[in-house]
Amino acid sequence: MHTPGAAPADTASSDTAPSDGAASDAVTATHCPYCALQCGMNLRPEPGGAGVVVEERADFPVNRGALCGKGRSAPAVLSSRVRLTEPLVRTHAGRLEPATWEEALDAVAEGLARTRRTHGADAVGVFGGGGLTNEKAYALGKFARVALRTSQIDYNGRFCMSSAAAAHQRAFGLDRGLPFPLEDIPRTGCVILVGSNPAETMPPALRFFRELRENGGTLIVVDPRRTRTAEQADLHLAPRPGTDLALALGLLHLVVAGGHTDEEFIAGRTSGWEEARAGAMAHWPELVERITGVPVPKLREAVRMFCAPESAMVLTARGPEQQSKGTDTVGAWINLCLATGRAGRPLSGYGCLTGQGNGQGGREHGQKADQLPGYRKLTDPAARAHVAEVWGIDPDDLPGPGRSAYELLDALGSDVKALLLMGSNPVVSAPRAAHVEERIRSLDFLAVADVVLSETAALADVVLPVTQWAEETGTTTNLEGRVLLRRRALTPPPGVRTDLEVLHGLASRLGMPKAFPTAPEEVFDELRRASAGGPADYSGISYARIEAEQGVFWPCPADPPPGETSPGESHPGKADPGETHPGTPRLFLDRFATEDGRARFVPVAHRDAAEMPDAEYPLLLTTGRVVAQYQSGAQTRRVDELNEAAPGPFVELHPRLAARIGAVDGAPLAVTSRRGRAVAPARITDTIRADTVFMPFHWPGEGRANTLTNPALDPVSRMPEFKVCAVRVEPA
Ligand SMILES: Nc1nc2c(c(=O)[nH]1)N[C@H]1C(S)=C(S)[C@@H](COP(=O)(O)OP(=O)(O)OC[C@H]3O[C@@H](n4cnc5c(=O)[nH]c(N)nc54)[C@H](O)[C@@H]3O)O[C@H]1N2
Ligand SMILES: Nc1nc2c(c(=O)[nH]1)N[C@H]1C(S)=C(S)[C@@H](COP(=O)(O)OP(=O)(O)OC[C@H]3O[C@@H](n4cnc5c(=O)[nH]c(N)nc54)[C@H](O)[C@@H]3O)O[C@H]1N2
Ligand code: SF4
Ligand SMILES: [Mo]
Repeated sequence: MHTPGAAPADTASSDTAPSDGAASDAVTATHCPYCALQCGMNLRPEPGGAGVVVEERADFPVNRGALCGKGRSAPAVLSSRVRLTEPLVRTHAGRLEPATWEEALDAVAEGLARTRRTHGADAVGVFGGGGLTNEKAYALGKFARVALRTSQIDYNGRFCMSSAAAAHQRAFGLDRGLPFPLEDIPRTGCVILVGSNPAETMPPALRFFRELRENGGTLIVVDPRRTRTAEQADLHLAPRPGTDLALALGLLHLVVAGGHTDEEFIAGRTSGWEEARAGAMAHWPELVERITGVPVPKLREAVRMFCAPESAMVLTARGPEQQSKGTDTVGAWINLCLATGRAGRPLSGYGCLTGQGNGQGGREHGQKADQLPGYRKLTDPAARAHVAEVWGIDPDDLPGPGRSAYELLDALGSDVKALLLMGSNPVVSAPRAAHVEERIRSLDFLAVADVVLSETAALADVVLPVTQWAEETGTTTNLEGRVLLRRRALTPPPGVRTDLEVLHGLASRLGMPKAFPTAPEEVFDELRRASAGGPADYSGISYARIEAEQGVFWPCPADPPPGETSPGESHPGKADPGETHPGTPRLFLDRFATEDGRARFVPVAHRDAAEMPDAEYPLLLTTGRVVAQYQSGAQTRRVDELNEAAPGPFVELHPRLAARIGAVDGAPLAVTSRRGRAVAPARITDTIRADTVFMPFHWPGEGRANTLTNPALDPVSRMPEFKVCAVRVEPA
């Protein structure tokens, strides 16, 4: 059945054709496969071997050569010892067995088409990932809407920064994680870093905060744990998980009471202040201390540090965002920025530190349930008409918005009976994971494209082995909104194909051989056209420009038609026709992206987490990351040096709590929530609040943190409450 090394028969113009110099010993400048920092790195062919070695790439301004251990060791996952190198199809006996690409693609096309014939188009679901390149994310969204005609597509970015994205839209009319480049951080006066732990999650970015302090600026960290990031702060506030909304309102209360508001800015550039002000005034410092556990003098100190300098920033990450009130919580921090005039001005503003390699671009090009490319709304008739024209279809044939990620996973086996999954491992990473796993197992048909046999791929009917970052070309958009190019640096093993080739192969079998090209640059050029005129406009960005300029910040429209004013400033790269717009490193300096150009205050009030501690479940569980593992661990758990550094799950708890329940450092602890029970060794440390325990979520099995987490959703963003649930803890 298996034909090793068989050439892909139905891939006409392939990114993997061994023709673009990959065999030479030239160094390829590219970017890390993992997080949203997208550190620059050089790849050099391994002397005498088939692989590549990572070398420093000092010219890329974000990391200036620095890499964390995950980036340095990324080539280990390219090894055929740990990856998939041939398609797998489940046999009648229930085993996954090697198959040819023809057999595997036939089986997937048939599985999806059969479900559509029997149960309708919306019975077929698609689940994507924020690690996919822009080209893949675009092609996947188009594949769902055009080839499958389903509305049921969403992706793991919903679990990531969706609350910050929703709050951005509400307040500023546009969502780009950071409205300024990271290099602005050292020059501002004060940064409040809320629920973000870059010491573990983006180590090379710590430099910006260190330089901030060297320049006389101050750093405030808000985290229930005294993390390695918090240790570097001038002030650490350690609220109870799930209380950031009250904390931000309390700070705004003190800003008003202390006369620190910027009335001119409020009058000239915002709307809705009176209502937001009233909301903050109801949150007295003493009340906020009671809710958050942060003493009033510390609240006052934070306000003093934030308001004293000319400029200041608030940056959030998953701590305050992954809550059932994440959108309002981020809104409250934005209100603090607006009231003090710390937005829409140089060196000031609110930003979200996005997470995945293409966490930013992945949310702009149409794999989100309610979106079309260019960050357009699927419900907007003009957007539908524009994109339908690029896709060569009737706008009426475009489906409407589908379900959000958790709701989609929850519907598997009932409304949604077949699923195509590309770039996520929900068996480990989704909330209430035992339930999600059971839903996945109940599917009629599951196809997974992955580079390794992840815990989710292991449940599939067909597994499609795909190429990895160093083996393919494509763009990502980092957390600054900087569009970057990863260039293919080596020839992939013969048995794998690119995700674009997978979609092309499936679309061909579904009767659309032409609509899904396999050459990344061709897909990018189509994406440019589809995004033209949208909020995330990429039409003025080309591969050549990205390479010449260390990335290009969107929005970057193509040249205006003759007669309209053209942007005065020109960019340093090649000024090809259509590419003279300089890109937009800094947003909102003249106006916000709302209709009237004003930023909107949103009135918010504190509310409890969906689940509060009680007699049965008296403690709070929060979850997060360690430096040496990435996400569900599908990739990093296959790297020896990373496993040595972070071999398995653990439960972090305070010595006082440990003494009370009789926990011993290193001995197994059982953590139980209303969803299930997990067991992992105790790690006793005084860096965590005594009412809270912490677990990283990188591992499957007994120590899987997501067995415990609460899928309560934010009403606006549909973000699950990964960061707060009630648990009981006892020695196992
Ligand atoms: N090593 C590593 N790096 C990564 C990743 C990885 O998996 N591993 N993933 C990447 C991705 S996709 C993402 S999204 C980013 C995430 O990056 P971060 O947001 O920095 O990571 P987390 O550890 O999820 O959460 C940050 C902090 O939030 C704190 N926290 C928990 N609950 C609360 C709360 O209620 N309020 C507040 N204020 N803080 C709270 C936690 O203690 C934790 O220290 O990292 C990226 N980088
Ligand atoms: N408890 C708890 N749970 C969480 C979080 C938390 O803080 N706490 N954080 C949430 C967040 S922020 C995120 S982003 C999610 C992430 O969780 P997941 O969505 O599970 O992310 P990954 O583990 O990165 O999974 C990516 C999968 O795609 C594969 N892959 C990588 N690149 C490609 C590619 O180019 N093509 C294809 N086809 N496959 C590829 C990888 O091998 C891997 O199996 O987890 C969420 N879950
Ligand atoms: S910080 Fe992020 S992008 Fe940089 S090397 Fe580490 S994982 Fe890669
Ligand atoms: Mo994320």
